[in-house]
Amino acid sequence: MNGADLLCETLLANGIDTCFANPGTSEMHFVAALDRQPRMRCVLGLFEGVVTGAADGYARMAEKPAATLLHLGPGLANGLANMHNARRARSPMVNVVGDHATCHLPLDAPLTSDIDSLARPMSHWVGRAEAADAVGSRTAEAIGAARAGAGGIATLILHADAAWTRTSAPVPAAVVPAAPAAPDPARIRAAAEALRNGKRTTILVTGRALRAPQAEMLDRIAQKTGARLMAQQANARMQRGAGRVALDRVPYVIDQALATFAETEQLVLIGANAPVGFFAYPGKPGSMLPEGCRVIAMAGADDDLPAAIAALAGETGMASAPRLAERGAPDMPGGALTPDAIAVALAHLMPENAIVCDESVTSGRDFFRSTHGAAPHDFLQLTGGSIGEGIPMATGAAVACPDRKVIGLQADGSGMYTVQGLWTQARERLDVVTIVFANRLYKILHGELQNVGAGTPGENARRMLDLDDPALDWVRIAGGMGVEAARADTAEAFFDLLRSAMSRKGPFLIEAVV
Ligand SMILES: Cc1ncc(C[n+]2csc(CCOP(=O)(O)OP(=O)(O)O)c2C)c(N)n1
Ligand SMILES: [Mg+2]
Repeated sequence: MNGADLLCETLLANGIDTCFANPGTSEMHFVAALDRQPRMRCVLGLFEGVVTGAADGYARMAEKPAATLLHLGPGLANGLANMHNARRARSPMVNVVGDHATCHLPLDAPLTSDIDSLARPMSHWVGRAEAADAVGSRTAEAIGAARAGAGGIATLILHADAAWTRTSAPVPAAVVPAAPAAPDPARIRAAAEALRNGKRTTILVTGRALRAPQAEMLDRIAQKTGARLMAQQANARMQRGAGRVALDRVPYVIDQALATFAETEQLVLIGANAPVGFFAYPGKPGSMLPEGCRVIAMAGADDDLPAAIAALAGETGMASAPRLAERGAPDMPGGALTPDAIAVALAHLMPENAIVCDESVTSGRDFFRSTHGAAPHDFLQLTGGSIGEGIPMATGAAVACPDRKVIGLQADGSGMYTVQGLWTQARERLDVVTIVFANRLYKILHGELQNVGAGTPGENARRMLDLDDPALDWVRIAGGMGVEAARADTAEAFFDLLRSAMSRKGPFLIEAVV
């Protein structure tokens, strides 16, 4: 066995059997070691943003980390934006970044860089395996860090000589992840007292609180206490649809977010942070809470949220049954294709247990309104605001859940960042339907130009915000990467296309001209 074999054995001993990869010369011994492991599924991404975004989507659905394989500092740097999104989602992830052999590093060969410094801002843990004998224990440390609390990003830098040198070091025992922090009884009592004092109270949640059993319990608490229950603006994973609690999210648009909390006297946080604006806008507050609003941080992201919610229920009592959304969909509109028509079509046609990956930016703002009664599904959002996550996230979710339909709600500008992910969907025969909202512009930025008080777009601004000259041909882009695709520009045509896409398996893309 060499160090790279020891790395693979340690990953497998911990149930990590999927590796999203984009390798280079310094990782060739890791590639060869993976090659000796038929239990390991290796998935190639044609850009590192696809690799890290797919690992994020995978982790959210598999509830365990994937490994990634990244090539030195530049490969890691290409993957950082989606590592940022994964870090915000608290997705567990074990990145393996190759580095030169230790003897080669002082020579300052062209690909040499400060990998640690690149990794640190997007990682919860950074470590180096400098010798083959240390690879097992370092890998176990990385896995422990990835599985600590709600989940973390671990980046293990693997020197080429640590990978190729023979070792007789044993495979470490499987890592026992640190248990999530038990709920703090004093904080639970404080939340329960606040919920009983008659003031207007919002319970703001994310993370595990958005799984169906926890959301049901929270809804019963909300009924009993008269509080309002909401999800934070962006959530890693939310179980919603018919038979589940119909939760709303804090809106992105600042005036809407401010209005959401205008009447709130108390805020109870469960896994979530107090709401702030995505950006600063001149003359507007950064906090979305009115002055004097009391904030009760009942449980943090790393706490055992199901236990905390159960403890809260013990203090407050609960209504006898949760209010669950009934199956149903609004009537399908006709005529020109709009984002709302797309949401309604999905409410009609989405199969049971679908996974919806949302990077629809402006086009998805009202998606919830029409889909509370859709078939039950998981809803995965862009958690860190770094666009270019949607196609990779859908790819990773489909690798994690091969028996479930994955539906990507994809804004066109964002889709172009990591469009290569479509090729991975074709190569892996993944059951993903990508709906591209082809508005042919960075629509959100047209709004933000005005919102920050920078005026209306002239020629230069339009050249930075519009995508219409030339218009992207998504049908040919997808086709060129092996993904079948079609275009719709009316509600009727979209409905028919979506129906046929839902009835077949394998990757498909619909260019929805909105
Ligand atoms: C990595 C990264 N680069 C740039 C931005 C700034 N940005 C935010 S939204 C956006 C364009 C969104 O356009 P599109 O995806 O087409 O969505 P639309 O606004 O049209 O709905 C850009 C460039 C960002 N958020 N992340
Ligand atoms: Mg757009």
